[in-house]
Amino acid sequence: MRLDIVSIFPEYFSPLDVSLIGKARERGTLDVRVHQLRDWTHDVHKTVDDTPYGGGPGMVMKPEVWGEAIDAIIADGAAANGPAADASPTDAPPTGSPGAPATGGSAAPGPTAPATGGPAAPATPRIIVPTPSGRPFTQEIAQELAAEPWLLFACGRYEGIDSRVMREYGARMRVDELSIGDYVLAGGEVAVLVMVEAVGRLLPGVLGNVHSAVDDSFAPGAMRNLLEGPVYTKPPVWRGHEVPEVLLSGHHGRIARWRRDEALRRTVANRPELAAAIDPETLDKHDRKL
Ligand code: 6GU
Repeated sequence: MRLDIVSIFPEYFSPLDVSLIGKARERGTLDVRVHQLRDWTHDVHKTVDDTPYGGGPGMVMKPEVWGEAIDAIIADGAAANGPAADASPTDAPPTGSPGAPATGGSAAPGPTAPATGGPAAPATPRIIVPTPSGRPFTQEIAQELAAEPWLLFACGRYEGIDSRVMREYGARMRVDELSIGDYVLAGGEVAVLVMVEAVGRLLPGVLGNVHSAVDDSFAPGAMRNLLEGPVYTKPPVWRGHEVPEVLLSGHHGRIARWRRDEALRRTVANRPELAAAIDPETLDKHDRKL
């Protein structure tokens, strides 16, 4: 998978050199390129922002510099993919439906192509614009993004990017404005770190244990909408606190039952709205007493 990140603070992305993501980059599973937006300015002050039309506080990021940056990155990626992938007539039209399957902008072989070593990536990336005004970034969206061959993250600062930039590229490729939660950050950089880590760990071979992502909280499947319960390791007694006896029992059935009970209890306590959304058909008589 190729990831391009554009920001006026490329230094924010040094964490991508370490840990799971850093190793995936070394192995070639992930091709991450961080770009300085100011490299596409032409004035001596490298201006990226201006006052908002209509008045109001703060500054808005100028469309021209974003257009030059995104055009250059798309041209570079298209060249890297070779002429066969360039200007493909199979490019999907823009999607007006944010919840639609991950097909936008993908030329053959589409988002299910192997992350590396496969046929050429499409001529255009899927563009992600982090903003507190966006749709919520969820595990489902992380999985959708993990199936894309090429993502471009456009990090806004100040009051955001001139809206015509999203309109311009949205006419030619998929553009998603995504928020990582109901609070306001100073810019999109930290949100992009969050999204890249959530997506990166889903790529084949990035997690050490292939089972690790399967029973994640929010992963699809039987435990969907259940938070993970508490975990313990040795020693069996620490500062007088004992590991629950059932976990030492060796009874796999009882252990599975206990874990499910704990997951339900934790979900009800910490995320009542998630607990309310659990399909009653997936609960049994025992669950209902909890
Ligand atoms: Cl994606 N960006 C910013 N600036 N603030 C946020 C956010 C994103 N998600 C939540 N708050």
